[in-house]
Amino acid sequence: MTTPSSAPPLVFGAEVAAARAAGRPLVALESTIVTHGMPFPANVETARAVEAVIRAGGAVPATIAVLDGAIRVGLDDTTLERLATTTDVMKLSRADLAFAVATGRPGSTTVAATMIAAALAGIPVFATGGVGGVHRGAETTFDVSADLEELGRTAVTVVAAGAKAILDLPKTLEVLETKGVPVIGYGTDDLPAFWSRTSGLKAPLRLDSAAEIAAFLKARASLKLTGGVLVANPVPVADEIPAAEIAVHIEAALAAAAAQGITAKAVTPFLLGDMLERTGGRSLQTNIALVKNNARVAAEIAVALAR
Ligand code: PSU
Ligand code: MN
Repeated sequence: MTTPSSAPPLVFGAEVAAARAAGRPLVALESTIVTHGMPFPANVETARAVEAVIRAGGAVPATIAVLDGAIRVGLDDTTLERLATTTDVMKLSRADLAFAVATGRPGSTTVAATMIAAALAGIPVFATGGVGGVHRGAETTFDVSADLEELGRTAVTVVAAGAKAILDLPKTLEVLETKGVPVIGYGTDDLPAFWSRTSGLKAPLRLDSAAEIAAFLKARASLKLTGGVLVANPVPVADEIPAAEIAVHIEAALAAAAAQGITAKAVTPFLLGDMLERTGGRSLQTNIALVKNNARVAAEIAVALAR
Protein backbone atom coordinates (compact mmCIF):
# COMPACT_ATOMS: atom_id res chain seq x y z
CA MET A 1 0.00 0.00 0.00
CA THR A 2 1.24 3.48 -0.74
CA THR A 3 0.97 6.40 1.65
CA PRO A 4 -1.73 8.84 0.46
CA SER A 5 -0.07 12.02 -0.78
CA SER A 6 -1.12 15.65 -0.83
CA ALA A 7 0.23 18.65 -2.75
CA PRO A 8 3.89 19.44 -1.94
CA PRO A 9 4.22 22.08 0.82
CA LEU A 10 5.87 24.77 -1.29
CA VAL A 11 5.75 28.39 -0.14
CA PHE A 12 6.95 30.92 -2.72
CA GLY A 13 8.56 34.20 -1.72
CA ALA A 14 6.95 37.36 -3.13
CA GLU A 15 9.63 37.96 -5.80
CA VAL A 16 9.52 34.32 -6.94
CA ALA A 17 5.71 34.25 -7.01
CA ALA A 18 5.68 37.37 -9.21
CA ALA A 19 8.30 35.86 -11.53
CA ARG A 20 6.29 32.66 -11.86
CA ALA A 21 3.14 34.61 -12.69
CA ALA A 22 5.01 36.60 -15.33
CA GLY A 23 6.84 33.58 -16.75
CA ARG A 24 10.26 35.05 -16.01
CA PRO A 25 13.35 32.81 -15.79
CA LEU A 26 14.27 31.58 -12.31
CA VAL A 27 17.50 30.23 -10.84
CA ALA A 28 17.39 28.01 -7.74
CA LEU A 29 20.00 28.44 -4.99
CA GLU A 30 20.82 26.09 -2.14
CA SER A 31 21.08 27.03 1.53
CA THR A 32 23.52 24.48 3.01
CA ILE A 33 26.28 26.70 1.69
CA VAL A 34 24.81 29.40 3.99
CA THR A 35 24.35 27.27 7.13
CA HIS A 36 27.20 24.77 6.83
CA GLY A 37 29.51 26.04 4.09
CA MET A 38 30.56 29.52 5.21
CA PRO A 39 30.89 31.38 8.53
CA PHE A 40 28.64 34.29 9.54
CA PRO A 41 28.49 37.04 8.26
CA ALA A 42 30.24 36.02 5.00
CA ASN A 43 27.45 33.48 4.46
CA VAL A 44 24.60 36.06 4.43
CA GLU A 45 26.65 38.62 2.49
CA THR A 46 27.49 35.99 -0.13
CA ALA A 47 23.89 34.79 -0.37
CA ARG A 48 22.74 38.36 -1.02
CA ALA A 49 25.54 39.05 -3.50
CA VAL A 50 24.76 35.84 -5.40
CA GLU A 51 21.08 36.78 -5.61
CA ALA A 52 22.10 40.21 -6.97
CA VAL A 53 24.25 38.57 -9.67
CA ILE A 54 21.24 36.54 -10.82
CA ARG A 55 19.02 39.64 -10.97
CA ALA A 56 21.70 41.49 -12.93
CA GLY A 57 21.67 38.59 -15.39
CA GLY A 58 17.95 39.03 -16.06
CA ALA A 59 16.70 36.12 -13.94
CA VAL A 60 15.11 35.83 -10.51
CA PRO A 61 16.84 34.06 -7.59
CA ALA A 62 14.98 31.38 -5.62
CA THR A 63 16.93 30.43 -2.50
CA ILE A 64 15.51 27.23 -1.02
CA ALA A 65 15.26 26.08 2.62
CA VAL A 66 12.80 24.30 4.89
CA LEU A 67 11.21 26.43 7.60
CA ASP A 68 8.09 25.90 9.73
CA GLY A 69 7.18 22.69 7.93
CA ALA A 70 7.25 24.10 4.40
CA ILE A 71 9.75 24.16 1.56
CA ARG A 72 10.40 27.86 1.09
CA VAL A 73 11.27 28.84 -2.48
CA GLY A 74 12.63 32.38 -2.38
CA LEU A 75 13.67 33.81 0.99
CA ASP A 76 13.28 37.45 1.94
CA ASP A 77 16.13 39.23 3.73
CA THR A 78 14.82 38.63 7.24
CA THR A 79 14.25 34.92 6.62
CA LEU A 80 17.69 34.53 5.10
CA GLU A 81 19.27 36.23 8.10
CA ARG A 82 17.24 34.04 10.46
CA LEU A 83 18.43 30.90 8.69
CA ALA A 84 22.05 32.07 8.72
CA THR A 85 22.05 32.82 12.44
CA THR A 86 19.95 29.88 13.72
CA THR A 87 22.00 27.10 15.30
CA ASP A 88 20.97 23.48 14.88
CA VAL A 89 19.70 23.86 11.33
CA MET A 90 19.53 20.38 9.76
CA LYS A 91 21.59 19.76 6.64
CA LEU A 92 18.97 18.17 4.41
CA SER A 93 19.41 15.71 1.61
CA ARG A 94 16.89 13.34 -0.05
CA ALA A 95 16.86 11.11 3.04
CA ASP A 96 15.72 13.76 5.51
CA LEU A 97 13.91 16.46 3.50
CA ALA A 98 10.49 15.09 4.51
CA PHE A 99 11.63 14.77 8.14
CA ALA A 100 12.14 18.53 8.40
CA VAL A 101 8.80 19.15 6.69
CA ALA A 102 6.94 16.76 9.03
CA THR A 103 8.58 17.89 12.28
CA GLY A 104 8.86 21.62 11.59
CA ARG A 105 12.63 21.54 12.23
CA PRO A 106 14.54 24.21 10.29
CA GLY A 107 16.67 22.74 7.52
CA SER A 108 19.00 23.94 4.82
CA THR A 109 19.02 22.15 1.49
CA THR A 110 22.09 20.50 -0.04
CA VAL A 111 22.49 20.11 -3.78
CA ALA A 112 20.38 16.93 -3.68
CA ALA A 113 17.51 18.43 -1.67
CA THR A 114 17.61 21.69 -3.64
CA MET A 115 17.31 19.73 -6.89
CA ILE A 116 14.23 17.94 -5.53
CA ALA A 117 12.64 21.23 -4.45
CA ALA A 118 13.57 23.01 -7.70
CA ALA A 119 11.98 20.20 -9.72
CA LEU A 120 8.80 20.41 -7.62
CA ALA A 121 8.75 24.18 -8.19
CA GLY A 122 9.42 23.86 -11.93
CA ILE A 123 12.80 25.60 -11.82
CA PRO A 124 15.18 23.95 -14.31
CA VAL A 125 18.48 25.68 -13.41
CA PHE A 126 20.37 25.80 -10.13
CA ALA A 127 23.65 27.46 -9.11
CA THR A 128 25.95 26.35 -6.28
CA GLY A 129 29.64 26.21 -5.38
CA GLY A 130 30.68 22.62 -5.86
CA VAL A 131 28.63 19.44 -5.86
CA GLY A 132 29.29 16.62 -3.41
CA GLY A 133 30.92 13.49 -4.78
CA VAL A 134 32.89 10.38 -3.94
CA HIS A 135 35.06 11.00 -0.89
CA ARG A 136 38.67 9.86 -0.83
CA GLY A 137 38.80 6.48 0.89
CA ALA A 138 35.22 5.72 -0.20
CA GLU A 139 36.34 2.17 -0.95
CA THR A 140 36.37 1.63 2.83
CA THR A 141 33.95 4.34 4.14
CA PHE A 142 31.36 4.08 1.32
CA ASP A 143 31.00 7.88 1.65
CA VAL A 144 29.46 8.91 -1.66
CA SER A 145 27.38 12.10 -1.65
CA ALA A 146 23.66 11.71 -2.32
CA ASP A 147 24.17 14.64 -4.73
CA LEU A 148 25.43 12.16 -7.33
CA GLU A 149 22.37 9.92 -7.00
CA GLU A 150 20.13 12.99 -7.35
CA LEU A 151 21.96 14.19 -10.45
CA GLY A 152 21.23 10.73 -11.86
CA ARG A 153 17.50 11.02 -11.34
CA THR A 154 16.20 14.61 -11.11
CA ALA A 155 15.99 16.82 -14.19
CA VAL A 156 17.70 19.99 -12.97
CA THR A 157 20.82 21.56 -14.47
CA VAL A 158 23.38 22.30 -11.76
CA VAL A 159 26.05 24.94 -12.41
CA ALA A 160 29.04 24.29 -10.14
CA ALA A 161 32.82 24.78 -10.19
CA GLY A 162 33.15 21.03 -10.62
CA ALA A 163 33.23 18.90 -7.51
CA LYS A 164 35.13 19.97 -4.40
CA ALA A 165 38.85 19.15 -4.64
CA ILE A 166 38.72 17.48 -1.22
CA LEU A 167 37.00 14.58 -3.03
CA ASP A 168 38.23 11.73 -5.17
CA LEU A 169 37.55 13.39 -8.52
CA PRO A 170 38.31 10.44 -10.84
CA LYS A 171 35.86 8.23 -8.90
CA THR A 172 33.31 11.07 -8.86
CA LEU A 173 33.48 11.28 -12.66
CA GLU A 174 33.11 7.49 -12.95
CA VAL A 175 29.95 7.49 -10.81
CA LEU A 176 28.47 10.40 -12.79
CA GLU A 177 29.12 8.55 -16.03
CA THR A 178 27.52 5.36 -14.68
CA LYS A 179 24.44 7.32 -13.64
CA GLY A 180 24.18 8.92 -17.09
CA VAL A 181 24.91 12.46 -15.93
CA PRO A 182 26.40 14.71 -18.62
CA VAL A 183 29.37 16.65 -17.20
CA ILE A 184 29.97 19.70 -19.35
CA GLY A 185 33.13 21.78 -19.10
CA TYR A 186 31.93 25.35 -19.62
CA GLY A 187 34.41 26.97 -21.98
CA THR A 188 37.07 24.48 -20.93
CA ASP A 189 38.42 21.03 -21.80
CA ASP A 190 39.50 20.44 -18.21
CA LEU A 191 37.35 19.40 -15.28
CA PRO A 192 37.56 22.30 -12.81
CA ALA A 193 38.37 21.42 -9.19
CA PHE A 194 36.48 24.04 -7.15
CA TRP A 195 39.29 26.34 -5.87
CA SER A 196 41.41 25.55 -8.96
CA ARG A 197 40.57 25.85 -12.64
CA THR A 198 41.97 22.43 -13.48
CA SER A 199 41.94 19.01 -11.86
CA GLY A 200 44.26 17.26 -14.29
CA LEU A 201 41.20 15.40 -15.58
CA LYS A 202 39.44 15.98 -18.86
CA ALA A 203 35.85 17.23 -18.78
CA PRO A 204 33.77 14.55 -20.56
CA LEU A 205 31.91 17.17 -22.68
CA ARG A 206 32.51 20.81 -23.56
CA LEU A 207 30.16 23.66 -24.49
CA ASP A 208 31.08 27.32 -24.78
CA SER A 209 27.91 29.37 -24.39
CA ALA A 210 24.58 29.47 -22.60
CA ALA A 211 22.81 29.14 -25.95
CA GLU A 212 24.69 25.90 -26.66
CA ILE A 213 23.76 24.56 -23.24
CA ALA A 214 20.10 25.47 -23.76
CA ALA A 215 20.14 23.63 -27.11
CA PHE A 216 21.73 20.61 -25.44
CA LEU A 217 19.07 20.61 -22.69
CA LYS A 218 16.31 20.80 -25.29
CA ALA A 219 17.85 17.83 -27.17
CA ARG A 220 17.95 15.85 -23.91
CA ALA A 221 14.31 16.65 -23.21
CA SER A 222 13.31 15.62 -26.75
CA LEU A 223 14.99 12.25 -26.13
CA LYS A 224 13.02 11.90 -22.88
CA LEU A 225 16.27 11.54 -20.96
CA THR A 226 15.63 11.91 -17.27
CA GLY A 227 18.10 13.08 -14.66
CA GLY A 228 20.24 16.14 -14.19
CA VAL A 229 23.15 17.81 -15.93
CA LEU A 230 26.33 19.14 -14.34
CA VAL A 231 27.76 22.30 -15.88
CA ALA A 232 31.33 22.56 -14.59
CA ASN A 233 32.31 26.22 -14.67
CA PRO A 234 35.89 27.08 -13.67
CA VAL A 235 36.59 29.76 -11.06
CA PRO A 236 37.82 33.02 -12.69
CA VAL A 237 41.63 33.16 -13.19
CA ALA A 238 42.01 36.12 -10.82
CA ASP A 239 40.37 34.21 -7.95
CA GLU A 240 41.81 30.73 -8.35
CA ILE A 241 44.15 28.96 -5.95
CA PRO A 242 46.35 26.80 -8.18
CA ALA A 243 45.98 23.04 -7.63
CA ALA A 244 49.59 22.53 -6.50
CA GLU A 245 49.21 25.26 -3.89
CA ILE A 246 45.91 24.02 -2.43
CA ALA A 247 46.93 20.33 -2.46
CA VAL A 248 49.02 20.56 0.73
CA HIS A 249 46.13 22.17 2.60
CA ILE A 250 43.71 19.51 1.36
CA GLU A 251 46.02 16.73 2.56
CA ALA A 252 46.34 18.40 5.98
CA ALA A 253 42.57 18.97 6.29
CA LEU A 254 41.85 15.34 5.35
CA ALA A 255 44.38 14.15 7.94
CA ALA A 256 42.76 16.37 10.60
CA ALA A 257 39.31 14.99 9.75
CA ALA A 258 40.59 11.43 10.08
CA ALA A 259 42.40 12.17 13.35
CA GLN A 260 39.26 13.73 14.83
CA GLY A 261 37.01 10.90 13.63
CA ILE A 262 34.77 13.16 11.53
CA THR A 263 32.23 11.13 9.54
CA ALA A 264 29.01 11.29 7.50
CA LYS A 265 27.31 14.68 7.08
CA ALA A 266 29.94 16.45 9.14
CA VAL A 267 32.79 15.66 6.72
CA THR A 268 32.20 18.33 4.07
CA PRO A 269 31.47 21.22 6.52
CA PHE A 270 34.51 20.23 8.62
CA LEU A 271 36.84 20.17 5.61
CA LEU A 272 35.59 23.54 4.28
CA GLY A 273 36.06 25.15 7.71
CA ASP A 274 39.47 23.59 8.22
CA MET A 275 40.62 24.71 4.76
CA LEU A 276 39.52 28.26 5.56
CA GLU A 277 41.85 28.33 8.57
CA ARG A 278 44.76 26.68 6.81
CA THR A 279 44.60 29.14 3.90
CA GLY A 280 44.11 32.18 6.16
CA GLY A 281 40.68 32.85 4.67
CA ARG A 282 41.76 32.60 1.06
CA SER A 283 39.77 29.44 0.35
CA LEU A 284 36.63 31.31 1.47
CA GLN A 285 37.36 34.26 -0.84
CA THR A 286 37.77 31.83 -3.73
CA ASN A 287 34.59 29.99 -2.72
CA ILE A 288 32.63 33.27 -2.76
CA ALA A 289 34.04 34.24 -6.17
CA LEU A 290 33.24 30.90 -7.75
CA VAL A 291 29.64 30.83 -6.45
CA LYS A 292 29.04 34.30 -7.94
CA ASN A 293 30.57 33.17 -11.22
CA ASN A 294 28.29 30.12 -11.26
CA ALA A 295 25.26 32.31 -10.53
CA ARG A 296 26.15 34.49 -13.53
CA VAL A 297 26.32 31.49 -15.86
CA ALA A 298 23.16 29.91 -14.39
CA ALA A 299 21.23 33.14 -15.06
CA GLU A 300 22.47 33.15 -18.66
CA ILE A 301 21.33 29.55 -19.11
CA ALA A 302 17.93 30.23 -17.51
CA VAL A 303 17.44 33.22 -19.83
CA ALA A 304 18.53 31.20 -22.89
CA LEU A 305 16.18 28.34 -21.94
CA ALA A 306 13.25 30.72 -21.60
CA ARG A 307 13.76 32.01 -25.15
N1 PSU B 1 29.30 24.01 -2.32
C1 PSU B 1 29.91 24.96 -1.55
N2 PSU B 1 29.77 24.85 -0.20
C2 PSU B 1 29.00 23.86 0.39
C3 PSU B 1 28.36 22.87 -0.43
C4 PSU B 1 28.55 23.01 -1.78
O1 PSU B 1 30.58 25.86 -2.07
O2 PSU B 1 28.86 23.84 1.61
C5 PSU B 1 27.48 21.80 0.19
C6 PSU B 1 26.35 21.46 -0.78
O3 PSU B 1 25.13 21.67 -0.11
C7 PSU B 1 26.54 20.00 -1.12
C8 PSU B 1 27.12 19.51 0.16
O4 PSU B 1 25.36 19.36 -1.51
O5 PSU B 1 28.08 20.53 0.47
C9 PSU B 1 27.72 18.12 0.02
O6 PSU B 1 27.68 17.48 1.26
P1 PSU B 1 27.94 15.90 1.36
O7 PSU B 1 29.34 15.71 0.88
O8 PSU B 1 27.76 15.58 2.83
O9 PSU B 1 26.93 15.23 0.51
MN1 MN C 1 28.68 11.91 2.76
